Amino acid sequence: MLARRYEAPTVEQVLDHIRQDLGPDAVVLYARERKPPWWWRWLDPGGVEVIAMPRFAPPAPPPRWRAAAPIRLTRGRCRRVAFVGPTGAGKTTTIAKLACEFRLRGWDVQLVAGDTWRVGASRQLVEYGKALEVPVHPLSALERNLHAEVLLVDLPGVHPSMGQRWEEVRNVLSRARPHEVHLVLSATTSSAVLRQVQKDVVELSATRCVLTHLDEVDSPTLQEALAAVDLPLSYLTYSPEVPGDIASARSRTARRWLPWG
Ligand SMILES: Nc1nc2c(ncn2[C@@H]2O[C@H](COP(=O)(O)OP(=O)(O)O)[C@@H](O)[C@H]2O)c(=O)[nH]1
Ligand SMILES: [Mg+2]
Repeated sequence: MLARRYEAPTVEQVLDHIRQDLGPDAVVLYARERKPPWWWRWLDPGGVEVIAMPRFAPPAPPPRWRAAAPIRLTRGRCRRVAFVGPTGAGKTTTIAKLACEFRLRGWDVQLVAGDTWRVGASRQLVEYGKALEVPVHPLSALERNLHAEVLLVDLPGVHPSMGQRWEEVRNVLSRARPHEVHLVLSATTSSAVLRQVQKDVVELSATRCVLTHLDEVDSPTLQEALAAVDLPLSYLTYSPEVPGDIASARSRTARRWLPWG
């Protein structure tokens, strides 16, 4: 039952009781002073009768999000695309998924292993490169002119608690001279950390965001993460599998994952 009846000898007492019971924003629906006949007052002195109900917060509006264009390539031209983001967000996996997509569509794809901080990170990319039959270069190779149509550059990740290290990522990124920078964020990350990371990476000039791990969160968590992301989304990923399970934010698949906004 939503509405409840309260009774007390004075208005102050009845309001105190309602606030304790239903919270400070309770709504009074009905109030009257109750005065029994004089000959009955020795048994029942009367008082105040109030019917009240709790106030419900309106549901949060669904998150709005913007879809950015996917990576656009031109035959015979080289597009350098860098991926930055916290450790474990899914940068390397996203690069492997994209490399596979581009390769299947006949583009000349090459990878650059720029994550020299994490033990085994380059190795992970080299393994993907072997499996996809795509060349993998060290970061120093970017000083030469690599003949590829798309160069996907993997960069070191920074743990959210080590925000000061983004400056070092910026130095690595400046060596890569990318045409576009995508910030990779996981939907499993709390919205407070997502906001903090976006503040920390402002200097990296990321213009789009890849949202990963959609398969690992429930709908309210996903909506919360989405509300915390400021950049337009370029891609979504929804499994650790390579190949597959990546969608452009402009695709129908993306609408199925993110039906709001
Ligand atoms: N379930 C799920 N796992 C993912 C997804 N993307 C990446 N992963 C996993 O998350 C972990 C970290 O990914 P990785 O690409 O190494 O992150 P990086 O540190 O940013 O390069 C790995 O175990 C991946 O298999 C995703 O969309 N869904
Ligand atoms: Mg990695």
